[in-house]
Amino acid sequence: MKIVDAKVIVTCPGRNFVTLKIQTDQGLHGIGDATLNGRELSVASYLTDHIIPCLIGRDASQIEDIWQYLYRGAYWRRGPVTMSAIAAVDTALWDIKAKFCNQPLYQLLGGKCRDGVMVYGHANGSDLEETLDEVGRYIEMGYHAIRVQSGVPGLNSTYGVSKNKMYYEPADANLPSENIWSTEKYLSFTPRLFDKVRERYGFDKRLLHDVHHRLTPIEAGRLGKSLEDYQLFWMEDPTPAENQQAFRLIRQHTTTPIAVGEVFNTIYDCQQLIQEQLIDYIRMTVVHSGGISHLRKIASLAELYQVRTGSHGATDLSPACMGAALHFDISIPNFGIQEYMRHTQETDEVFPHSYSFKNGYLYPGDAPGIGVDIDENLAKKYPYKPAYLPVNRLEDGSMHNW
Ligand code: KDG
Ligand code: MG
Repeated sequence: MKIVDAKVIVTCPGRNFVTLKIQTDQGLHGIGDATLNGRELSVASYLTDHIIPCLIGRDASQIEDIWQYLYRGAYWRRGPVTMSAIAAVDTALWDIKAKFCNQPLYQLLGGKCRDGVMVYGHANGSDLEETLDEVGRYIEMGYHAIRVQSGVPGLNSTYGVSKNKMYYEPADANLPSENIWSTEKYLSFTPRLFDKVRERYGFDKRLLHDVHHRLTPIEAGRLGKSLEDYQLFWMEDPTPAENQQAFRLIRQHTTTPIAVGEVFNTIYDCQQLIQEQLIDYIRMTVVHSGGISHLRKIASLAELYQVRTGSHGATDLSPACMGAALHFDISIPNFGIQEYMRHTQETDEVFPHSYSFKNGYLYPGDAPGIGVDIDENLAKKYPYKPAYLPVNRLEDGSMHNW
């Protein structure tokens, strides 16, 4: 089965998405997500200018060989642009192979390990009261796990809080908007937030929280310790993870579980974190981690150390990524949880899909392949719009992590 054509589709049904579509001589096609929020066109160019010419004529069934060819063959390894491009090829080829076998992808990955994929929603509000109400809304929708993000008193914006609550979209401006951050204000407010959530809703639901890389290791240790009474499912990205051994310091101070990985690209980014059991959940997902082929290796490494998965699933991961991630989630033994930020109706229409949400679980559906397609005609109606993620400064004007 030869690859005869491939193209990149950039569309903005409410937000930007980059999708690779690969066509074979047997009339089958597959798609893969290549979206890199705020840097979309760099991946589109990497695919169009440097990868697609090398794909034409290759055997679409040789997924691992093509992965190795693109990874080793570029000479320049790793990085978000390279790995998102490779991921798109890999996902599209798995989609094709599963369609060729007339099976949902999870069957090719070993079959189901569970009935459904537990997801967490992203409850957010501009202040404590609004956030408490939003948590209640997710409980009413049937979620068993809820990530809680709130505006911090004294700061006029922060990660995770949006006007359109159900469809959080941080890439909000055609040049990066500037947020102001205070670690002191955040650290004094956050335990109060979780105290109130537990007081109002009890301890039945799993609660999560995203620190979004904003603390030093010792500050993260302090936060984790101060949240122990509220029994969080995880504390996410407590500190930047370029220096993996920094997590040893957090571990010395708290038993609050730790999740990281949404900005990682390869197994080498989490090797030490996993092997030293410095984390509990690895949050890499299909598009930014070299596709299904590479993610399987990461999950297998994690399995050895009792680290579970927690795939990133924000709005900038397209339905093509979500579909592939769900097949992956349902088929691996050490699945933990899947993030699920809902896409807008416009996005769902451009990407018709077989996955569905019921009672706090997502189900990949039984359509052959990843179960997601792209409506190219509709996609054309939504041209690309430049959009950047915000940047963050401390109150004195110094740059901080967003
Ligand atoms: O593009 C960046 C977003 O995906 C990220 O800010 C969302 O942290 C995030 C999350 O956990 O969903
Ligand atoms: Mg996050």
